[in-house]
Amino acid sequence: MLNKSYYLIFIISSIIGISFWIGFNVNLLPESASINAPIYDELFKILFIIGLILFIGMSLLVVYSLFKFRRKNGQIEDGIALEGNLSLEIIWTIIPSLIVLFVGLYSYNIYDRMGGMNELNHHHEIIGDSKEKIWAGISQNTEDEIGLINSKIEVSAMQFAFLFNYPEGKFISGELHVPVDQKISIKMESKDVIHAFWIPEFRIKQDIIPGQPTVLNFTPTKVGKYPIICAELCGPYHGGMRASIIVENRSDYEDWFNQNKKTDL
Ligand SMILES: [Cu+2]
Repeated sequence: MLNKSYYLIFIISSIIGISFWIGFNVNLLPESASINAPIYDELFKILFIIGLILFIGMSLLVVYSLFKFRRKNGQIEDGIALEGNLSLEIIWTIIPSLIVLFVGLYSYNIYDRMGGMNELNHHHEIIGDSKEKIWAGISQNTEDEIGLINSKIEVSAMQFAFLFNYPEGKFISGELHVPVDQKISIKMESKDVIHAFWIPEFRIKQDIIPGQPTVLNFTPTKVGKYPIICAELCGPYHGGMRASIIVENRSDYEDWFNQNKKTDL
């Protein structure tokens, strides 16, 4: 009996150990390119490890049962019927409850750290008319709010494209260009149906709703070109509703901006 529980403890701790090892060494996510990304990845890692423990544990249990409880030669009955096992029932209620509670509280903490619980209607979060109500979004706090030049961008979404308006330069672009390491504030509005603005490499996603502007603040940390994907089924060509975000060094961004800028005649 004692021998058996030693085996069990050894197997359970191996499963947990292997799951942690895989969780920390196997990366299934795309490149992380914003200051939100490492925060989000922390949560993903924890959920991945919990999933691995359950998956490996269940699979081993199924394989073990296949052999252990295999029908023996000449056996025609199912064996003795099992009726209730209070301690087992308590364990399988308490463990999942604790896991769900932990995941819930931890997700809330991650959402808060990403700026999800911040007040959205601060004057500096709003582009243009400060009386306008912003309905939803992520309002991230960063120290780098000085030098917020040309980084307030308006996104219009429509079936089936994104357009990026740079009010300070009075021009509209089909590509989103932003400077690296600077907080970007985008205000988004839809011309028709509900769309969603998703950049997997930044780990951010926000709905774009007709008649209700939403805001999204983020800080890119890596120079590069990343996809912007509509993540809300918005019609027959929803799958083709994509654009690109180009994160550039400050000087490259300024060159691009100045080339496109319209000067008043
Ligand atoms: Cu769409």
